[in-house]
Amino acid sequence: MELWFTEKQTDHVGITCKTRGTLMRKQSQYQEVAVIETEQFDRVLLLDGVIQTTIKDEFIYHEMIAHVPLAVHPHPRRVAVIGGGDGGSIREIIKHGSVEKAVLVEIDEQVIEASRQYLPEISCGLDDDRVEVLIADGIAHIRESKNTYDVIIIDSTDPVGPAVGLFTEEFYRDVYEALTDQGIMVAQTESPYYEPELVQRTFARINAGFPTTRLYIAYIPSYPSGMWSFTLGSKQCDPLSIDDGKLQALKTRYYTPDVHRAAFCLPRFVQELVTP
Ligand code: SPD
Repeated sequence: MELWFTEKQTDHVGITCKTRGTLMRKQSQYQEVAVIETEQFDRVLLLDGVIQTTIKDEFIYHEMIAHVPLAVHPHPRRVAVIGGGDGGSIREIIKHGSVEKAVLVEIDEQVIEASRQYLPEISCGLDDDRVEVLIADGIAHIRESKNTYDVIIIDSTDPVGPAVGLFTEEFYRDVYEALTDQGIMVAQTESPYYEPELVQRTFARINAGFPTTRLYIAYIPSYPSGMWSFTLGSKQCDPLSIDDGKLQALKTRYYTPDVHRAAFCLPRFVQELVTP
């Protein structure tokens, strides 16, 4: 008998993966947390039936959400990840020697537990000495942190349920206040192809508070449409200005200094979403 998992990505389109079975499935206080094993992507973390990360293609998302802002900041020492309980962003952040402290603020402890148990390749950085894991509401944490972080990464789920507040202008204002003088934020901002209005709206909300706001993209096979957007807000630094030399030592599979620059070159229909 063949078993297939389908994530309904829109009302009319889904992604279907042949599965080997379900490794865990648990209702937490916030959502259903599950890990399944698939033929194409190996183990896959699902939250409320939506693919969050997969063993095979997670490197693309996590390298692009972490290394782009860390490459732009001249000397990132303190970094926060809001969400991202699988630990993939943290694993990439601690590759940067300048980072003294990386704080993960995840609201749902079950996501961290499932990732520690079933996705050790992704969660392995969580035990690093420089990492602090807080089980807490990221919105409140950011509201209470002033002038604290050099880089803030918003590694959220889609804007439904607990993540809705992570896509608001008020939250981005608090992120601005939580950043130090040369601070930079990045948020995952969904599929420009399937969610153009959301991408446009989110960009405008970040742009309302940050002097420099830029959208960049990466290609993630397990995410809706493959093309995925990230929005970067910067207080002072130019997102296109990076020190290639400093980045040569990074061990990555997707991110390179050239990919960094290319990621900001947008197809016309995407550029039009963020051009006033
Ligand atoms: N459609 C799913 C988008 C999920 C984005 N966040 C994933 C978290 C991985 N660390």
